[in-house]
Amino acid sequence: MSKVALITGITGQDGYHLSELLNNKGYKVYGLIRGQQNPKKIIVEQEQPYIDLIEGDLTDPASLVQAIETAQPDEVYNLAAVSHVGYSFRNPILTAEVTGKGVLNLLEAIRVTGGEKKVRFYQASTSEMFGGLDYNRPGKGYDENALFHPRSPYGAAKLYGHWITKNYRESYGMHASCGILFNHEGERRGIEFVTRKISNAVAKIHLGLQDHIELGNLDPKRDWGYAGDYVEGMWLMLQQEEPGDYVLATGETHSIKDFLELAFKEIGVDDWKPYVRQNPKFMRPAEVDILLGNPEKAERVLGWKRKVDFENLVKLMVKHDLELEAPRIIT
Ligand code: NAP
Ligand code: G4F
Repeated sequence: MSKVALITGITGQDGYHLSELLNNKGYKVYGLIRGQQNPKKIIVEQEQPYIDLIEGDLTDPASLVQAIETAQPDEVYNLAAVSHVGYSFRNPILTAEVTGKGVLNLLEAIRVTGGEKKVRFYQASTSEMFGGLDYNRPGKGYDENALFHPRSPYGAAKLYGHWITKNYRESYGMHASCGILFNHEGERRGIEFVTRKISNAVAKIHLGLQDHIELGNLDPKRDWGYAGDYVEGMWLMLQQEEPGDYVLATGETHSIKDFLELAFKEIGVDDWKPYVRQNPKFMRPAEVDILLGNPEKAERVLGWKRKVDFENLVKLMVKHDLELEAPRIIT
């Protein structure tokens, strides 16, 4: 009998990579899709016809109960969220409802349908919960025991999701694990996130489709890995006998300027500065200045290790966007 997985956030970056991974492992995959006319539905149906889509929304508890009853999952991966930090400042209440309380809605749907002893649950926690402050162990990076200090409505909502997941583990004996994932990127990254915004603009500049890119703060540093590597870690967490919390990260940190430098090098440009303008519109009321993760526990216990390094991540993203944008040139 093949295992059954239900993935929320199926139309997102990680939803794509995780469903590919689970399908390759022989799982039956269900995906939660929201909205009356979600334009991404047709893309999932075309690209990943093996996924059974179930309509539902993290803010609608009844739809989640129905989803659990329909899928009868062995494993539930909660990837759905309002996931953009800048957007969360502009829409803090929605963010709390979806990214925070939505986790509780899903855990309750599992519990009231009697799944708390059978279902293994993954919560997409985040390095944004650390907030870049209290960075008191330079060089080592944040691990599972580091202090939390969220700096955005998104980070605060995720922290609630993190703790309520641990609470269901401790209260009801649920096999519920939290992956505290540092930034992970790739060809499927949403265009609103800085790495993809840069790789796509670099491709368009090279092809003559635009002449500059507008960005916010260029100094923050992130621990950037490849999304395809990170979904393997999510799956490994649910294969352990005991649930737990794990940091997935590369152990390296780079600035946005570093990303720009490598991305522009891919199109033969040594000095990126003439192509970049700063626009206060993309600045945030509070910034996370530096994130660096320590994945020692995941490497030791799960046997997980990232494969794609920073340089190759930038390369693969720019290469992908050059191929994506080239057909748009009108000759
Ligand atoms: P993403 O591409 O932004 O995808 C978010 C998904 O959530 C989309 O499928 C979206 O559906 C869905 N969603 C939004 N609101 C919803 C609602 N009310 N009900 C149901 N679904 C809803 O995010 P990602 O990069 O794949 O990340 C996956 C998860 O990991 C997120 O929870 C994110 O916060 C977390 N995380 C990401 C990173 C990272 O670097 N990527 C790092 C740490 C943690 P629509 O397509 O319909 O909008
Ligand atoms: O790419 P970002 O929007 O990612 P951010 O804020 O680090 O959040 C991502 O990673 C988190 C894990 O740490 C996830 F939990 C979260 O869901 C999301 O996937 O911004 C990265 C940095 C920030 O410091 C931002 O201020 O880039 C800076 N930045 C500068 N200009 C910009 C821009 N960010 C965006 N999105 N757009 C800009 O124009």
